[in-house]
Amino acid sequence: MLLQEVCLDQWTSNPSLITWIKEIQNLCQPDSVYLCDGSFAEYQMLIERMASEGKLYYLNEEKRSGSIYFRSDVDDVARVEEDTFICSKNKEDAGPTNNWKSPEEMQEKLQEYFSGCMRGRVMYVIPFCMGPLGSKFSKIGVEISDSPYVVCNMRIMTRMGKEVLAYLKDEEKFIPCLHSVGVPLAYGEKDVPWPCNPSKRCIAHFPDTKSIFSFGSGYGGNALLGKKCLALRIASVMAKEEMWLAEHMLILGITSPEGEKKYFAAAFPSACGKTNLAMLRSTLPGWKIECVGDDIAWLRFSQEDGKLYAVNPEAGFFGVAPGTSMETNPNVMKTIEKNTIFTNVALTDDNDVYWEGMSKNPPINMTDWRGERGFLGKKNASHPNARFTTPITQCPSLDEKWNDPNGVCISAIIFGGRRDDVVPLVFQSFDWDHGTFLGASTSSQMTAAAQGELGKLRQDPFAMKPFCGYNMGKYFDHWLRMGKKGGEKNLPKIFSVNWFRKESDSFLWPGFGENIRVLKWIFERINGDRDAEKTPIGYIPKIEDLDVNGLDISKKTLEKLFSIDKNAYLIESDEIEKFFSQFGSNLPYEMKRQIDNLRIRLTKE
Ligand code: GTP
Ligand code: SPV
Ligand code: MN
Repeated sequence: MLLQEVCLDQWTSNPSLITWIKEIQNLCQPDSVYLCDGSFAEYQMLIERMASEGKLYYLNEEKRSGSIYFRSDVDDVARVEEDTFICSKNKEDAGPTNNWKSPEEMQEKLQEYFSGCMRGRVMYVIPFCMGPLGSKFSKIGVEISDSPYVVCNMRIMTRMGKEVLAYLKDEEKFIPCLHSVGVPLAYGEKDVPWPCNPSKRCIAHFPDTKSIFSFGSGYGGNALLGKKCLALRIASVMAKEEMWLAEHMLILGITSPEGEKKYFAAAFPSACGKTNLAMLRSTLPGWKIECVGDDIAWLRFSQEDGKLYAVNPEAGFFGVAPGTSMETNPNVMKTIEKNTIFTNVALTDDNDVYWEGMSKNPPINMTDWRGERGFLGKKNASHPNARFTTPITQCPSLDEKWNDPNGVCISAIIFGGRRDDVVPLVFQSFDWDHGTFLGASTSSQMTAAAQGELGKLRQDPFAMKPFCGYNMGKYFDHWLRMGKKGGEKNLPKIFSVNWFRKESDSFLWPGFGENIRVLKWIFERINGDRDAEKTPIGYIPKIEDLDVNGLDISKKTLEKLFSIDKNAYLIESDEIEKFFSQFGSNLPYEMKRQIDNLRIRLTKE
């Protein structure tokens, strides 16, 4: 059943790819090498094998056709930022917001870690393309991994398999991505259900050579290397070099009752609402939202009209399960009805999945994500970062242009975070540079998407703090340069939103489907149909302009949602200044000017 390396020559004649695969085989010493063709038969074969090894469960075929369930190791449940490194030649190029090790030191460690690490395992070679096949936006990567779980997830999340190699010309570069769970097996030794090696965990990026090495974790962004590692950390470096943007953004299409359509991109930190907004089901009659992508956007200026166009480099959703329900996000619930991989959710007695917030009547008996029998009312039956991996093509609100090689033209960029106070529901920046400042000064409360202190407020510029592959000060400058290149007339308008403002521990804004009301205001504002109130922080809607028809919300609550506490913003500006100061001479002068101007507006206006 296993293809051997002889086959390689029939699939590609790219000399550096052939050499690299052989080199990694020598280094990692797998039992065999398998080239992934990306077919459904292959996917099923891998699933069957994992099932026979006790690594997964088949879900109820009637309720979740073609779906499977994994439980990870309890120490391998989220991205691990402390084990993630940017190994640029100079420390300054990684900047103060990234962990850095010199390429030499990291390579020495990696050579030791990877040497012999695949003994007793199969080495899978996974060719993949981020972005539509053949598009000028797209980048080809090849992930080598010893995890069949990774292969199955990559097949859903990317354009994966043999056909990708047809697009890789002989002289062309690919991005090499090496992954191992980091647990070699002795001859005849039985494997554990979820192999991982947390004490040696290391996710290393080499921006100078554009390569990725990940050791010791099998989970999410640590292991599916096309996603955060390639499409954000390495791509952000390429984007700076090639004058485009690689961003942690959803992309949606919004159509008005008159049939006018626009596309918006929005950056929120991990577990702050991208998937939900991208698949929003509108509560306003006549308004429609369609989904292009839910996590990553690559944006470029068009040669034809000079405007900014975006593609979603992914082909699936790796979404947060807890909190997802028919009430909050029916489109996602439909998407994950079949052919979906669930990880770390709870398992019901009839082999269906369950998570917190899924329904008002949780099953009486279930098995939690750790594999323990649980009972009604048990806290965290699913892990807070439990996820589904599901094909984008199953999304009922998928946009017709989701796979368009030219991308979609972006009219608005939206920044947001999880802020229980200070930040209003929505406001607009004065211009691109001020919008860049809004992105740069975004802060958000920490979520379970990464290991860390839950709820702690941290600066997360552009929702990219964990994902920018170079000095963030230079990244701000890149945004300003993009603005100069585009010109105010061609550029999207920039907005800020916050769904999470609270009073007495409850959300002031209903969120989810009701967020259409905010998107509608943005749409109308771009069209020039709405005035706004100029405030020290930006343009705020006139309260009567936010469509709250059919919504049970008091004027007092709306006023609270839009209230601006100048003192709180002055404190905020001190925090931003402190955060910015660590970038030293890499901080663009314009960012300092923006803080000064904000303070002047707050104290004088
Ligand atoms: P990543 O995949 O980690 O990048 O997350 P994401 O930004 O796609 O976040 P997602 O849409 O999965 O939402 C994360 C959590 O926030 C879920 O538990 C949602 O239920 C919750 N959430 C999303 N939108 C809203 C909203 O408008 N209001 C409130 N209160 N909660 C929301
Ligand atoms: C995020 O944390 O922003 C995610 C999940 O989208 S992961 O792929 O694990 O990075
Ligand atoms: Mn994300």
